[in-house]
Amino acid sequence: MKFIHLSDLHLGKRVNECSMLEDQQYILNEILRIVEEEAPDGILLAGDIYDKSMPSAEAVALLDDFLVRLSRMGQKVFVISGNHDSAERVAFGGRLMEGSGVYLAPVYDGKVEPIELEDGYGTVRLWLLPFVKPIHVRHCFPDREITSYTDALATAVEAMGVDPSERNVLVTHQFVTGASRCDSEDIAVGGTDNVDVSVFDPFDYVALGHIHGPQYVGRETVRYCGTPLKYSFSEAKHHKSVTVVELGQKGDVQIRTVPLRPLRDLVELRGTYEELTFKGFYGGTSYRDDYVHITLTDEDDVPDAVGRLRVIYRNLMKLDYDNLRTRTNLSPVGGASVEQKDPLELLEEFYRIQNGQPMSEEQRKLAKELMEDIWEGEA
Ligand SMILES: [Mn+2]
Repeated sequence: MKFIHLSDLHLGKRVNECSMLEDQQYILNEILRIVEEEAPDGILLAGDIYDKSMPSAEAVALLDDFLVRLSRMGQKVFVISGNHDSAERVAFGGRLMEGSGVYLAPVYDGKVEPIELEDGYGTVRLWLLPFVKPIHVRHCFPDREITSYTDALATAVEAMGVDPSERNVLVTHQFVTGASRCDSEDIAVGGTDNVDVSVFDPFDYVALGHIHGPQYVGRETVRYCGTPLKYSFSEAKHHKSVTVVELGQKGDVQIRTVPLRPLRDLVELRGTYEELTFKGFYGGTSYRDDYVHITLTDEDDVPDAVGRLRVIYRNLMKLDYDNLRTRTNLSPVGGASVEQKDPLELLEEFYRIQNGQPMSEEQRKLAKELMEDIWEGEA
């Protein structure tokens, strides 16, 4: 049985204030082309379908078109919601669409009914577990002590009653301990959202979403396929792909990737204004259309650099300088940029600037608890 594993489409996402709709439409067409070539038995969509819980009309139209085209190709599609999605909105119409081969995971209520698929080796049980927080699982199992994401997932998996003698595939959306992250994922407070890989032991393959770089965690068959597009400059060196998984008899799982080529690449360039505007450098490259982050190394600011560089690099997304001035002009704590800090670090920094002294350990603990309570309580 052959699946194509996708996740984190983030339809409707804007990167550095720039709409990616055209790029997303293009890459979905590329994916459809790969699906046609690979002729799998199903498509696994492991969450973060949209970028926002209230997706834009354009994003909804993109997904609608994608699902219709897959369905018309005779493909089965299995969709779960991620942390960026509204579980209720992604689940809308799911029971109606099943007849067309589009399975939308219902909102988690403590039960997951497997979808049974048959091939020459027997049955494959496919389990769709949308993104859940400990509070959701606790709500369904009030007698269980659930204090962490690992507890929550272990409880949810145990309740499934997986028969390990059959072949089982799980589609889910979580941060598994040890996965390497990048800037376009959401950072949780104090890094408490990680799940131990051992909770997935009963499954032959775990199709994960959430982490944006393709990788496996713990064993090759617990895998993030990654985003189809680069959604932050920290991903400039990623090679995006779709993952193709083939299950033979029990114990035989083959995994490979098919590269995805975007309409426009997202790249980082560095040099002096003169170097970067030298035709021998940019001529003949695709940088003219790519999304670029330019770091100028000139010691003096170049007047109207953005406007002038955009004549060559029309999709210049970000410009900064790396010179003596920027290197000596460090932020109060230095190190990571605002995007790389978690909310608690940002609050601590704000507190220090406001009060001229760091938070006490007690204040820090209180702030962390409050943040966890507030964020975990969100739908
Ligand atoms: Mn994501």
